[in-house]
Amino acid sequence: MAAPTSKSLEFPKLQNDLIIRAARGEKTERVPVWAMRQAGRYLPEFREMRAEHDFFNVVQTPSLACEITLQPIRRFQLDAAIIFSDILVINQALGMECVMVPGKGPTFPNPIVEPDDLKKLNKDVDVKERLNYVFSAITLTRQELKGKVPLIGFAGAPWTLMAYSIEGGGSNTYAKSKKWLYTHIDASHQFLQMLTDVIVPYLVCQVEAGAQLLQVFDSHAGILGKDIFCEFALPYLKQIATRVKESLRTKSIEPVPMIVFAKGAHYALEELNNSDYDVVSLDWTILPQQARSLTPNVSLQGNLDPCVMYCTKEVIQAKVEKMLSEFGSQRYIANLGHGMYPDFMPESLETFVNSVHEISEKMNQ
Ligand code: 1CP
Repeated sequence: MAAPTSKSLEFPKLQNDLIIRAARGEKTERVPVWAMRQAGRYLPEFREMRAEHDFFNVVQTPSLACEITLQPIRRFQLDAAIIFSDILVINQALGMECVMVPGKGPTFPNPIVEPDDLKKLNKDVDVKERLNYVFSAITLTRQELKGKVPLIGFAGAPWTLMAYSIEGGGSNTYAKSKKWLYTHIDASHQFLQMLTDVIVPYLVCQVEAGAQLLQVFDSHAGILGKDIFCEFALPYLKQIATRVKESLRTKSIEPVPMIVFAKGAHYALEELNNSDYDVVSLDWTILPQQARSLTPNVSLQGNLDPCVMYCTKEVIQAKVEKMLSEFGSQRYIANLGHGMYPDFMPESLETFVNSVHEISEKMNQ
């Protein structure tokens, strides 16, 4: 049976559209806030679930993925939910085995070593079929959210997914995958295009299943530097935004706002400002005023140093106040500059979220 599209699906009425308005550059009465990795190991209820289930088993079981997505929404006054999944499901769909090794993280037992290895990947992935568990999780979660807040869908960016495929997991230098960019130029473009051609229908299907915003994570952009980012990462990021929006319009579905998070790519803010994304998400190394002056076309998201979550309530509030005064209260989505760490206290996120709401409401009065 064909998966239903959002045109045919009926969902509960949305009660809080702050993040959608902020992403589109419309006026908001307070600043919307969410946190990357808001569903994760810092929550005891997440750890309880993980003690019983393998990571990718949770990702592939819509009822479990839905439950984990809702955990932080029940606890905090967040303005968005993000579907619980992982960026590496794309690599798996291309035929690469990826397992979660305790203490090490996601690992590819058979990484891509040389250009010839690309021949082993599935060229004609039926995205709707192969990643159907993600779309089912999105549809279920959108129902279960009961319109409380919008649901964000996401994907990894081509460069970041290529880097994991070649390194076999995380890395400090990304030397193996960067070596490809310098010495296997054509094969690198071929690989990046293959990934892009799966990511585009993957994101379109997420919207059809009920995702109300999309975020693309280029978590390893910072290791590149401007020249190779502009040659190997940016063109594919742009292609994704342009093609996803075009494809949705062709299907008579209104395009949803798209967020790009190219972590560490402070050198490419002007390029990201003209990349067809609605929102540029910033890590904490970028000065808010500088980012604003370089990105007049987009809304901004970010960028509190995640380690501020280790501070007292008073310090978190003060840091939020400074961040809000620097970004201003419009065209802005508050977030951390990267994800929640496993040893953060849940109460710190509560302080972060409530401070954003209280301070930005006062700013707008
Ligand atoms: O054991 C565990 O429970 C694994 C921890 C974990 C979690 C909670 C992983 C493994 N993935 C996730 C969920 C996840 N991953 C989400 C869920 C939604 C939410 O934000 O609440 C999202 C959006 C991701 C995306 C993701 N996966 C990124 C991009 C964001 C980022 O942090 O830069 C990346 C780089 C990954 C790869 C990955 N998956 C997991 C880990 C530990 C890693 C990083 C590995 C490494 O680089 O060493």
